[in-house]
Amino acid sequence: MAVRLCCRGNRSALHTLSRSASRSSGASIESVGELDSHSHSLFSRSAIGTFFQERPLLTNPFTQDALLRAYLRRHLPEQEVQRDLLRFGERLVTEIEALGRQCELKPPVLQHYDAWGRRVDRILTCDAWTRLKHISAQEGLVAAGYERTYGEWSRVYQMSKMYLFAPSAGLYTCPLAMTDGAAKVIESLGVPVREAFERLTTRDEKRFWTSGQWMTERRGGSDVSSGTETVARRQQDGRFKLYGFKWFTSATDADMTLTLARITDRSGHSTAGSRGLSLFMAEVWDADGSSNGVEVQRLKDKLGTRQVPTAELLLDGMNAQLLSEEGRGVASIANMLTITRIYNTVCAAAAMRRISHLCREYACKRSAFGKLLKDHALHVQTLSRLEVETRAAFLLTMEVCRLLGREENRSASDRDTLLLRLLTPVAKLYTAKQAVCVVSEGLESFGGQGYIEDTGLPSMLRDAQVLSIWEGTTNVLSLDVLRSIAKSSGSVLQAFFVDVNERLLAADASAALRPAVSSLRTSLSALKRFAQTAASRPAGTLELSARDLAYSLARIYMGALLVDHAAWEDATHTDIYAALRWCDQDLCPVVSGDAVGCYDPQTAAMDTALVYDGLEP
Ligand code: MFK
Repeated sequence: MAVRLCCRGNRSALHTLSRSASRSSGASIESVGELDSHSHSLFSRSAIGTFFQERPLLTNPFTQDALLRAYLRRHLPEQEVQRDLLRFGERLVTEIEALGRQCELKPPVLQHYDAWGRRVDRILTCDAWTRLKHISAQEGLVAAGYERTYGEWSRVYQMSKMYLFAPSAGLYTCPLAMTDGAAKVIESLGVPVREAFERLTTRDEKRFWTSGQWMTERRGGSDVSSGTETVARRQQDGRFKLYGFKWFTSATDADMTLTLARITDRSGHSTAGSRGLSLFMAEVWDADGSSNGVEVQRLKDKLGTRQVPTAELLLDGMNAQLLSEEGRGVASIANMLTITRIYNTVCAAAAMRRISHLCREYACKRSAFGKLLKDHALHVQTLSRLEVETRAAFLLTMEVCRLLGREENRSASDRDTLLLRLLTPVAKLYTAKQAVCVVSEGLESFGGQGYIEDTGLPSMLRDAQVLSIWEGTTNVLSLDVLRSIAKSSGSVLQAFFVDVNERLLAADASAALRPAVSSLRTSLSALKRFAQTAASRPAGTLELSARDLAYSLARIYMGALLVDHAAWEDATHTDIYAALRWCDQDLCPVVSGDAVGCYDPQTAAMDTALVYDGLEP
């Protein structure tokens, strides 16, 4: 009997029982047997128990998403679009979700040598990763952006699909972002690389190519202009060979890549800084399957995005084609940055939507303190706050996609173009931060299960954390917002003010929305006053306000979009409620920060003193 107990894994119970039995009765077999028959009902069942918590079920994310469906009903009501997204939603649940999970569980590995000692540098990805590539092509996840079937709404269609795809896709959105970005660069530069463009934008899975975006070098990923050491040596045929070290390259299993390098003159010299950088395109593999002068040093060991092969690459004579004018590398790759930053925004909104759906589903199943979580008002209040964040993020995301679609359809007004430039970094930086908070709070709503690896929930938080880092950190993007203001001599801000005003005017008729509209107007006026004084402020102080300024732009614009949506004739009470709740917060933190001296010249010194307090020299 004792053996049987041990096998049930109740060793400590057996140990305790045996000891107490031996104390009381001289450890007779019988007495242990007696105890065992007793303990069998008491302990073995309690070790396993009869209660199992139901997991949250993923159902068709399109049918579950009231806001996405309403948004499309309002702006892109084509039946064909609805049907495609409905079908795709089913495919996500029945096929793609499992593939995405497999990519997390079977991360890529690097095979440096073959069995006979030859250096091969093969990045081995799992079957699911390859399958996701094929599905991406079949579903036209990149192609839809270039087919332009729905005119200026084509990007909204494409990105609605991407938004559904992203949380199930095992980060395959990463190569797709760069692929789309590369297609955009090629299209906008009008360079004669037709085959590459056709392959990047095809629906034929056998021809489909993905692209990398190799920018980051060892000296740093943000300061590309002074950090890039890779050189390009001109060959007699007009092509180039690249030599350098790329320190952080995502989805390195790509078919081709765009990258930056400095063209050297005959004596080997190159121009420093941004003006020395040119943009190149290269295929990663030669026709015979061997690498095109690329050595994979190692794969990165990352907090998240483990599905994606991220590598350190030595370029040792990589054959490449010059794409940009010489010295126009940064400006030319900026189009790729715009696209990848928009993907980042889509993925952030999508992560929020997915966790919100899982949380609400779970709340219908999980009981605590005698009732389901959905019947605990405090729990539901927490989830409703996540919902408000998610809705705001979604509307800003779709607005940026709409503007991109208009620009590509050549129907963008000057205001649209200015707004696209301003809102791209604003949306990227703000939604990334939201995603980390929303996913983290969402995990908490699962209690301990949210911390358990094989629920699949922790990977959502790990993968959210990258959103505020890659494609430009929050501060780098805040400075990009300043860059866009300076470069346009403030026109991007003017466009912002006019646009928000118009949206608020359209909502004036709604009494229910009045508190939100009023808060937004007050904040907009305060922001205008701040902007008017910005030019006369001491040098350097504007930079100190950059992050809060970007947050203010995000919160006000998101508020205006929520109000705009809630003022639509088919809007619901929940749309109005979401707009009101959003506008309860400080919509203009840059003005609040200014009021308490956050950007005064002496503040920077005090910040430094605080940060380095106690640090020995
Ligand atoms: C799910 C989503 C998936 C995403 C997957 C991605 C995986 C890949 C991961 C990565 O590769 S992460 C690395 C990404 N790297 C970055 O995002 C770089 C971050 N650093 C910056 O963005 C810097 O601000 C920048 C490198 C652009 C600064 O460079 P410079 O040379 O100091 O900028 P400068 O001199 O101000 O601008 C040079 C030109 O570029 C100017 O044009 P002009 O010469 O015509 O005047 C600028 O206007 C233009 N420019 C810069 N940023 C721009 C831009 N144009 C349009 N949009 C922008 N954002």
